[in-house]
Amino acid sequence: MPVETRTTCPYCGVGCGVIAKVDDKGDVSVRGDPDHPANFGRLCSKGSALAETLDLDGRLLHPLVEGEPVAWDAALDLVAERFSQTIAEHGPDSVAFYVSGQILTEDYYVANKLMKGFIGSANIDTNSRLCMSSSVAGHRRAFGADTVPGTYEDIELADLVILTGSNLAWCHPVIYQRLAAAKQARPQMKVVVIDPRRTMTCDIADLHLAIRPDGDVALFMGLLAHLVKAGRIDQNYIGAHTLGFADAFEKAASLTLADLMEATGLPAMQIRDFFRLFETTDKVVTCYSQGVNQSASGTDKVNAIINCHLATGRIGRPGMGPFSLTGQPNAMGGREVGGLANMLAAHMALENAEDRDRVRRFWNAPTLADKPGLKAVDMFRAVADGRIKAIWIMATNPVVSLPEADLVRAALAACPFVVVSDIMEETDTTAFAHVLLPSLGWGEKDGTVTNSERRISRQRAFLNAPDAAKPDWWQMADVARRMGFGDAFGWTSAAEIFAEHAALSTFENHGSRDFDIGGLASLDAAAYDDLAPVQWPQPKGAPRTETRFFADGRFYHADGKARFIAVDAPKQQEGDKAFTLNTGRVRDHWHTMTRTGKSARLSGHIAEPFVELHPADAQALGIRAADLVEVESRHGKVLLRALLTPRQVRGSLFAPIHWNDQFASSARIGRVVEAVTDPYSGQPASKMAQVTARPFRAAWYGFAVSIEKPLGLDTDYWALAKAKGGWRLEMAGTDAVADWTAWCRKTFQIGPDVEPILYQDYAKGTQRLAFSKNHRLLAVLFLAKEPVEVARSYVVSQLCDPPNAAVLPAALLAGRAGAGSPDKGAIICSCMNVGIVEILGAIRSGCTNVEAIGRATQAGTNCGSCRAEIREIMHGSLAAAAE
Ligand SMILES: Nc1nc2c(c(=O)[nH]1)N[C@H]1C(S)=C(S)[C@@H](COP(=O)(O)OP(=O)(O)OC[C@H]3O[C@@H](n4cnc5c(=O)[nH]c(N)nc54)[C@H](O)[C@@H]3O)O[C@H]1N2
Ligand SMILES: Nc1nc2c(c(=O)[nH]1)N[C@H]1C(S)=C(S)[C@@H](COP(=O)(O)OP(=O)(O)OC[C@H]3O[C@@H](n4cnc5c(=O)[nH]c(N)nc54)[C@H](O)[C@@H]3O)O[C@H]1N2
Ligand code: SF4
Ligand SMILES: [Mo]
Repeated sequence: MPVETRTTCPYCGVGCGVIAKVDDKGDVSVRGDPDHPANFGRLCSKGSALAETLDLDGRLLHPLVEGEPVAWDAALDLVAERFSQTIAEHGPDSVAFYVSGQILTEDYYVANKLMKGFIGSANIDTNSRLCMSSSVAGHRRAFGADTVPGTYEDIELADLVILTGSNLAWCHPVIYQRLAAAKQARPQMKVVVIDPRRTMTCDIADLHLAIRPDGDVALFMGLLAHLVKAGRIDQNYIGAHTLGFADAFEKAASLTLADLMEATGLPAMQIRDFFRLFETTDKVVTCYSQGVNQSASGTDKVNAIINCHLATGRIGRPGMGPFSLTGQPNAMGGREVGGLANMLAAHMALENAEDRDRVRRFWNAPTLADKPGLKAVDMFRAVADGRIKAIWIMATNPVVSLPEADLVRAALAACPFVVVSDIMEETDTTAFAHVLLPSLGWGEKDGTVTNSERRISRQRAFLNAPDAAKPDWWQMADVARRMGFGDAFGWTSAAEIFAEHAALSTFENHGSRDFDIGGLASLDAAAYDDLAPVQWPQPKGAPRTETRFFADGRFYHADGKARFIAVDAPKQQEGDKAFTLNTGRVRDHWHTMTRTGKSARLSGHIAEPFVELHPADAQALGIRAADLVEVESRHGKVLLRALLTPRQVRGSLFAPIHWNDQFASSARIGRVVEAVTDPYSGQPASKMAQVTARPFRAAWYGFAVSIEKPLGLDTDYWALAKAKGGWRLEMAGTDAVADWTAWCRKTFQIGPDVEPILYQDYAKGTQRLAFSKNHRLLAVLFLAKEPVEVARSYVVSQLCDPPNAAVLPAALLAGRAGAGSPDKGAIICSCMNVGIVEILGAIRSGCTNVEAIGRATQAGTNCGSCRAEIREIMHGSLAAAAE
């Protein structure tokens, strides 16, 4: 009998409910949970492909010490011994934990308790520093607590939704779909997108402000001043519930229109249109994400936005409020347990002596950290200069994701003791571990996560633990016991940890702290197992309802009032480099690709690392479409494929964050990003690297597919992606390869019994080699003096779909699809595997809207994440037809 388990998606902060079904053969399939209030049955492309990421290929399945498998006992003894010894010799601040918004609340609670309460240092920080910390700092400045006031429903109820620094369509696709559906139902609803790039999110925008990078503080200061002038502020709310309005207004009013135009790079008309929309609409929600947080002025951006909502009293009421979209599945849970180096547990403050005393008594802790620990960037600097001598990294890949990533790599290489808990054996970070601990992954682990709207949901196990893998909390609790902190770490299940966490949230709270889930403190194992998604706060005895904060005007500063923050517009950075490099995400990959990189479907959307640049900039640099481009800063350089697009403004480049040394020769973008941080939050300004760009002229270019994973790649440029039935590979080099047949045999692991079929065109300088056995294609390589032009999707499809023997490999070597098996082009709809060529075909045959294209090709009919791109292709092709 198939078994179904309700659980939660492990990717973004939307926190969609997933129903995972395991059939009699053990095969897993997933679908959206129709009853989960985050998604009501929807899933995006990544969520829909979850089952394809569960195989054990590459998984870390046993503890390793210096690369050798050992028993858990030996590994944990070593970790406990080395941490204890380092602390004894050099004090508690000589050790550190660097954890992640992708561990469960229970894991996070244990990590924080061990470091802050028992080791006695606050040197625990998390990748949330790179993600949410400016929002945390902004919330705490304004509200006195890290509170997200609203709910997803507010986004649907609003009459104006502002999306600033958020590519919602690709990064929070299910909220985007909910927004798009609400707008379709109520066309009077307006959407404004503020982003230097014209992203897919602009598909539903009534107004797109292509703001100059970091023009946000000025824009929202200008808005505040405008609202005052237009008489649209709420004097009663300001007077009764806030402090600091006059100062904030004075600063805001000092900006002239010319200042605003200069800072934002926007024409006066657009600025006015935006101000008018905000002025004349009561129900406004302002959603923001990394274009706001990841900035040297990130905290000020957050407060400049909140200032406008406070001034109009538009906060905490249905359809109104500032809305920080959380990135990771448990970014919010990490904040609840106080996982950042400058926080305490349960939304208590590290700088507050009463809070420290309260937590110490609750934990019965021998010592409690009394000063903030090192924030992520500083933490790795301390590893580099030897102040930190032992570090435990859990569920994050800092050699890829931190700025100045090569310094991080060097720091880990020099660190006397590095422990990494991960699910994958080979990542750019695990390479530096002295001790590697195998963790349970999604579907195996058990606990809770909290999404962007403060909703706690269960992640439930539906697979057995593979080999020796163990939960992250178990690893830390066991080490804590071995370090002599026995009683305080004696849990036997995630349920027991959750109960303790909930009890701390309500301990001596009496309404003084926003985070109170006392109502969940007495759940027994069965009730915890059955826990339905629930929003916090959930104090003891309170009914379960949708909750919003601050409509009553009560905030969490000691006097109960909110604060306006008098922000200054940052000075425009005068970079000495030609370009500003903006970095971010693509639709179908998750961060460093350790999971989404396993799915052929997800890898087919964008199969190669790229840099987007404006066609005019490209022309000035002598870069043609599909050329390779060297992007360099004073910290390092990367080699990426040029993607020319007017969506990008001149002077600005965009590159994705996903590719790393496992998937490409040099695409780890963190190595070029400078570690400039926000002064309040310590969050790196990851969207603003100063770089140069130049074409990279290779002597040869190659494209290959292979059923075996290519080994030992060492060409100047290569990028690898999973394909159905094998792998696809892009390459380029400056040095000639003497014997391509031998190269293929080695790289694609082809035996001497298989002879290649060769095709050479001396005039064009192209060469093609195919290897097949028993009519099954093993590998094919296309070489040229220019970037290779072949119908890639068609070639890839031959890996598992061999045409009849007569066609192979002659047709294949032609690199063009025969009539029998047409080329799809780049895959747009990853769920239904529909390519751009098929979509264009449907448009040519008369389809004039996305629904019709869906009926004709099935594209966009499953998760819907690609509908914006389909519309874009349609508009583009109709425009081309009209020319
Ligand atoms: N597909 C996918 N989805 C994801 C993730 C993923 O890896 N893949 N990761 C998740 C995580 S952890 C996070 S944090 C979120 C991030 O979600 P988002 O923040 O939406 O994603 P990003 O692509 O990082 O950046 C958002 C936008 O900010 C814009 N931007 C850059 N500079 C500025 C500026 O100065 N001002 C303004 N207003 N905008 C600017 C960029 O052009 C970019 O389009 O996504 C989550 N969802
Ligand atoms: N330039 C630039 N840099 C950025 C950003 C940007 O926009 N631009 N964005 C930043 C942001 S917002 C974020 S959130 C970070 C993300 O960056 P990272 O956190 O470094 O990226 P991930 O690939 O999510 O790393 C998660 C790791 O945990 C492992 N893992 C998965 N599940 C588990 C588990 O259950 N237990 C354990 N122990 N391990 C597990 C995965 O295999 C992987 O190695 O990147 C940041 N870096
Ligand atoms: S929007 Fe997509 S990635 Fe995010 S939680 Fe939902 S299914 Fe997962
Ligand atoms: Mo993030």
